[in-house]
Amino acid sequence: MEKQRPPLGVMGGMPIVGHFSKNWENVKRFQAEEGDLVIDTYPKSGTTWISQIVDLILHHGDLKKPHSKTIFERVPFLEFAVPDMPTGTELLNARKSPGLIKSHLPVHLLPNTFWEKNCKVIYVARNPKDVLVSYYHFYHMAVVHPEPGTFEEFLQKFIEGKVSYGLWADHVKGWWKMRHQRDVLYLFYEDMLEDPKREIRKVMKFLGKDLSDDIMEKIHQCTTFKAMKEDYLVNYSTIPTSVMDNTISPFMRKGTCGDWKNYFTVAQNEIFDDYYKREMSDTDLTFRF
Ligand code: PPS
Repeated sequence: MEKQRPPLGVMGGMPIVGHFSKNWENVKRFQAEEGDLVIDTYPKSGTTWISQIVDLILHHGDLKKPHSKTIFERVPFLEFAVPDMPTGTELLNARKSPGLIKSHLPVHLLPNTFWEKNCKVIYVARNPKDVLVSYYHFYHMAVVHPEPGTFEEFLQKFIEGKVSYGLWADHVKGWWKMRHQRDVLYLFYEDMLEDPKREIRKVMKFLGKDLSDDIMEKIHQCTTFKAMKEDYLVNYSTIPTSVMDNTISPFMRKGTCGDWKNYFTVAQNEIFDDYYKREMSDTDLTFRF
């Protein structure tokens, strides 16, 4: 039995889940195919949500085909590696055709093969206060992470980039810059909540798909928070509890904007606002809280 909650490891200089760091050589060696589409996010920013939307769009809203497998089989997670489960690179190398790939890698660590093959990327960003709260709960339930400590301690680690995938600000800013240089669609979680159909339409356009309003409506209905929370193929309830324990905190937790207000004290909010101002002073990228 491998130890639960191993300390974070390092991947390309960035802290990452200890188990994942052991698969870095395979990630670096991975060869993309033309037509692969990367879904990239900083953790807890809406990866599963956008993955389900994209997969449904590509299957013209047909529930049967995409719904025969779990989201982590349909959209393999590039750098995923835990004991007793196939790694992301193993799943991807066994595929017969190009498809969807999930990654949380910051832009400078995404292997060059994706750019060489002109792969499209959909990036989703979320305001960092809600990311932090979601991540704090995720650290508790995804037991491949170290113990998160108190909320105060976790907040400090997040600000210092001492959590898996490192600094949030560098991640969102790095991909923001890349959106004009490559085929990158940059979306926001808060926009998806505000007007899901508008955002689904953006994705359809980016993918060159012109689907009917009926199909569009179906995709929307299948990707509401309620629908996804109840769907065992996307809610991570089937993943071994040695990786994620949904009884500690459900993966589909709240799915809202502004939950941070239930966690931050006034003092913590001031510290975080200072951090945010400092880190975001050199960019025109803004967030809604
Ligand atoms: S992971 O582990 O990084 O891949 O997690 P990720 O999927 O990026 O983010 C999980 C958060 O997204 C919320 N979620 C949704 N919100 C609204 N609508 C839908 N359909 C939806 N699906 C997932 C999920 O609840 C997590 O956020 P929190 O704030 O913890 O609820």
